[in-house]
Amino acid sequence: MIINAARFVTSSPSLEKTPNTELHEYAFIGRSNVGKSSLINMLTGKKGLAMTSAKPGKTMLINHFLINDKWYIVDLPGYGFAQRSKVELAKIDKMIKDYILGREQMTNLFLLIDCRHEPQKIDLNFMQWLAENNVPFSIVFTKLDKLGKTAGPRNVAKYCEKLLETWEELPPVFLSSAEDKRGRDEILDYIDQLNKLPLLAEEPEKPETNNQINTETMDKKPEKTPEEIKAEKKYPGAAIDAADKDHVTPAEVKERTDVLDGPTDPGQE
Ligand SMILES: Nc1nc2c(ncn2[C@@H]2O[C@H](COP(=O)(O)OP(=O)(O)OP(=O)(O)O)[C@@H](O)[C@H]2O)c(=O)[nH]1
Ligand SMILES: [Mg+2]
Repeated sequence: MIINAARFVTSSPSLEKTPNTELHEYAFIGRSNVGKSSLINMLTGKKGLAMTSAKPGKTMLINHFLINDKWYIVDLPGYGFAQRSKVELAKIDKMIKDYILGREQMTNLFLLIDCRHEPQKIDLNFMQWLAENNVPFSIVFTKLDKLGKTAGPRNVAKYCEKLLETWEELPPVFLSSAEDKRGRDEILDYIDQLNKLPLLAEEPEKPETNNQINTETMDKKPEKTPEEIKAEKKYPGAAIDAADKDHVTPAEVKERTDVLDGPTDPGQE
């Protein structure tokens, strides 16, 4: 997908204050400093669009960006920043969770994980919460440029293996770097495919009020039930034909890592 236009629309302190829109929306979440705002800038090709900082805790509000006048990116505050007060942490936790559960336009949540880290309780608990609440999400590993060609994908594969010890299957997984733009095409193509799905579950059609038989509809296949449409929205990845997918499955990450297997890059942090 080509990004022709990306502009900041508004910052909201709570779900209730978010803009009234009828477009697909993709939100980015993860620990403070994981690289959410940087990834958004990389995807849109606009360096200063979302505010970034070397210090954690930069993003404090729900930020909407309109892309190509057709869909939204949402930059969320990070969770789990230890240096915030308990009151502040609880406020941000509520802001994030209210948004995720209440924002019907949110088609997919991208959960970011720093590729250098071992699985951490705070992220695992968050993923568990997403699954329990049927939130459609994908995992984006960030900062791949900080590890070597071999070490990055190997770390990701290890992470995925760990998740599969308790998870039956994983959501789509992307490998990215805001520095070298890795993952950009894959993530944008995934969004492009999700944009084609219906946005919200449609209201069931009202039954005919007279007794006339409507011959127009007699030969037609039955429409999808609202439940089916809703299921597609909850798990949009499932609605995409496997042959069309361009994200990486954990097995593929492992395969790639096995092929690349060699000495670890000495430049890694
Ligand atoms: N090398 C490298 N650095 C990155 C990458 N992504 C982000 N960073 C750096 O990581 C730091 C944090 O990036 P942000 O994008 O502000 O992180 P955030 O997740 O939005 O942080 P909060 O808003 O505080 O929750 C910045 O110093 C970025 O330059 C990446 O892919 N590679
Ligand atoms: Mg940020």
